Amino acid sequence: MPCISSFFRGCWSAAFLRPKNNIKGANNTTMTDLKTYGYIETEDIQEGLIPGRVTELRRERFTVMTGYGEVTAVLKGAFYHSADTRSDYPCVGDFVLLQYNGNGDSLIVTVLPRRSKFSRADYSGHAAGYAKTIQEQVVATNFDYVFILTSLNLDFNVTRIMRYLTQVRQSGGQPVIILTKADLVDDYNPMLAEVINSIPDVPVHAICSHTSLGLNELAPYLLPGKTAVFLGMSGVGKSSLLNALMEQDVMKVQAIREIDSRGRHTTTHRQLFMLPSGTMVIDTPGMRELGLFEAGEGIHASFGDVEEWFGKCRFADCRHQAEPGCAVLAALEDGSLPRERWEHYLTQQHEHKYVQDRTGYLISKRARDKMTVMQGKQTKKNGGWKK
Ligand SMILES: Nc1nc2c(ncn2[C@@H]2O[C@H](COP(=O)(O)OP(=O)(O)OP(=O)(O)O)[C@@H](O)[C@H]2O)c(=O)[nH]1
Ligand SMILES: [Mg+2]
Ligand SMILES: [Zn+2]
Repeated sequence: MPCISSFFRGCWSAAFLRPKNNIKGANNTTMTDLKTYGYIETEDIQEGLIPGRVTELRRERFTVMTGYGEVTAVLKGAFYHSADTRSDYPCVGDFVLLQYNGNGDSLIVTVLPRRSKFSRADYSGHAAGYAKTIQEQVVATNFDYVFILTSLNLDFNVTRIMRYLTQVRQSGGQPVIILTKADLVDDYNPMLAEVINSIPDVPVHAICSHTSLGLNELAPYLLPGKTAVFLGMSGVGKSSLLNALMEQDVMKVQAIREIDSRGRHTTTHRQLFMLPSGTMVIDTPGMRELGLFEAGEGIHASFGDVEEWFGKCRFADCRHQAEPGCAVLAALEDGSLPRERWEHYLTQQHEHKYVQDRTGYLISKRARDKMTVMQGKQTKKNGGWKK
């Protein structure tokens, strides 16, 4: 996948386009400078359309920030015909072009190119044939930072952080690891050290949203016009951090269940908020399990130190199992490649392959179905005889 961020930087200029004045219902409305929402003008916008940023999505209805303030919007009918897959539909964080309606729902016509996108594999997809298919679920778009939140007291798990990281590394956003609830452990330094040791190239911060401990460390990311998306399991404190940064309770927060120490899935939809600092935060519902989606590039970025050994194997097609002259096996033997790291790598590769096989199945099934329909039409045309 090409680097989305560098592509986008190239094609967006810095000028801000004011909505056109000749749009119905636009008079007497306070203008919002959409640039403060991270909007950068791309090219000339078709007459009658204005740009906006999706801040909330509930069922089929979108909330979009525009030059005229917040509006509700739905997709224009034609959108359904032009979109190929579900991932083409607008998502929280997207910049869109819409037909403004001062008296009701505006109509979303286009989604502008995304400069970053975080996706996960959605296993809930319908069964096609006998195989369960896996679809891409876009969680958030157009962010600068991805905050991966994990609580220090319960379920602290470096492997899980690494899974998130693999997916974040191909999103186009910069990962930041946030260890929450520092007040609930006597000494968080050993855990902080464990993360830094396993993931040396990503910034890590230990915080407490209740006492504001460590929140000042986040200031370098919280700059005007920037967007951060919060990801992590339910109950780790995503909405609590948002409320602390907002300096008011904008999102509901709920105690985790005592029986199994799990979150209650308090946040049920994604929403973009504007912090007093001028930074935008996208709060997301906690995920049960993060499924890797098209993670090849992310795995490559996360495990460069592992893949480096492959070039040193005697055979180019070495599978690193029992082959003579295998550099990986030798490195595992003498400890230069830690066994745990190799196992993390294999696990992520294994899942990546599984998802690829299933999505590949879906694509080829669609192609087969299309072919069958076309053959059917051809047969009818030929008077019921196959040629
Ligand atoms: N002691 C302590 N508790 C915290 C902290 N941050 C969050 N909590 C508590 O953790 C529980 C869950 O917090 P939420 O902010 O709702 O978690 P969430 O990640 O938004 O959860 P979902 O919306 O379900 O994904 C609440 O009871 C919070 O009060 C913290 O820094 N210290
Ligand atoms: Mg929440
Ligand atoms: Zn080998």
